Amino acid sequence: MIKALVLYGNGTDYTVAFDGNETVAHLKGKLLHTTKRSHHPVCPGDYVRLEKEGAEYIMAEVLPRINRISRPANYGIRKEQLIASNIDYLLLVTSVFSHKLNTGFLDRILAFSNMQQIDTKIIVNKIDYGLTDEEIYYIDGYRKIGYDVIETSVEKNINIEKINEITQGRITAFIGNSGVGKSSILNSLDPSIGRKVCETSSYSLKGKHTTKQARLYPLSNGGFILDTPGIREFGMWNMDFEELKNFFPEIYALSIKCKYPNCLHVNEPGCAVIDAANEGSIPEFRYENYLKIFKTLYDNRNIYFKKDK
Ligand SMILES: Nc1nc2c(ncn2[C@@H]2O[C@H](COP(=O)(O)OP(=O)(O)OP(=O)(O)O)[C@@H](O)[C@H]2O)c(=O)[nH]1
Ligand SMILES: [Mg+2]
Ligand SMILES: [Zn+2]
Repeated sequence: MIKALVLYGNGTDYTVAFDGNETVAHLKGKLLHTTKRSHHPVCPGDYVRLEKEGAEYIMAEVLPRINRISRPANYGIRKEQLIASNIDYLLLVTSVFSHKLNTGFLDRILAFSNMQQIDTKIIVNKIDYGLTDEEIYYIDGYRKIGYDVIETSVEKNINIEKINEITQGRITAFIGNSGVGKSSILNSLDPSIGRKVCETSSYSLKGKHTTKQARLYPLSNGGFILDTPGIREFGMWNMDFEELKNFFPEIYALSIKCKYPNCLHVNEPGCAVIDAANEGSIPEFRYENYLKIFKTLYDNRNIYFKKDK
């Protein structure tokens, strides 16, 4: 059996890696028709079984995924857009300038990656601009809960080495808003892939370099890293509003102290989570984000959440 790793692709043509080589494989037949609920049946990070058809490689089967990063393809449409799969580490990149630290956005992705059991770290890039008190408060909040927050600067080469260590021999994905520095970090990790990064991005009239396509790059340290286009919003595919509470670690830890075992921590009497948020023993901004996300999930429960068969 030829087992290959999907690096990138679109439509029916994908670039895959096996035995240290890169080749193009095609999506054909059965697999092409499994797209009822999924926007694309194959994504970077997938392992596929290849078959030879004449001189061509055909992707015959997608091997079971350990985890997946996906979101609703379009609001209002019950179709999954797969971004990546089989990720060892998710690096959630944010920055302190040109894009203010948006904890609501971060908390959606953190809850989703927790549901998918993907080890996630937060990168706060562009710290050469300095940190405001508000940013320090948020960073401390995430650290208090147990998240690893890495402050980086591509400009001043701060902590890029730490990211290099994390990516050794693993599949790591970058995700975050546009312009926070995902591709810049990738370039500084491994300048030899800088040219390839340019291939999947385009210059806007403002001279901005934006990544257009998710792509997995082999690193010289033996790992693979996925660069993704910046996203503005993150809808949480397959997230049940009643389960959200399990994916905020500090809320989950307190829930055994609530009066009702099925407490959703919204307005129930005797809720230990509400008490903790009021006392400040869990970060207030996280609890506020929990309530906001809960409400969105509840309002969109027929869009975001659809149990897999
Ligand atoms: N001052 C400063 N500028 C940075 C840093 N990292 C990246 N930049 C700049 O931020 C801009 C955007 O960087 P990109 O790496 O293209 O951002 P991206 O996250 O890949 O953006 P998309 O591809 O659109 O998602 C570029 O002009 C970079 O030079 C940093 O650490 N400090
Ligand atoms: Mg980019
Ligand atoms: Zn409660």
